[in-house]
Amino acid sequence: MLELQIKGMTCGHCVRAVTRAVQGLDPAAKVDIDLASGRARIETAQPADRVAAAIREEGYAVGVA
Ligand SMILES: [Cu+2]
Repeated sequence: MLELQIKGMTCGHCVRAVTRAVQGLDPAAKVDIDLASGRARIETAQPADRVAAAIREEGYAVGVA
């Protein structure tokens, strides 16, 4: 389970874009994002740095929550 802090999400479209980016890396990933706080809980076997990189490629800033 990864917990990431994502900055720059403003709407449901952003949530879907982040979810797709993570699932592009790991189709089996479970992604739970709270838009208001920017907190993402992600169940995946992928390392945090790869997941963060995929999200950054979508244009969002990522930190470890
Ligand atoms: Cu949006």
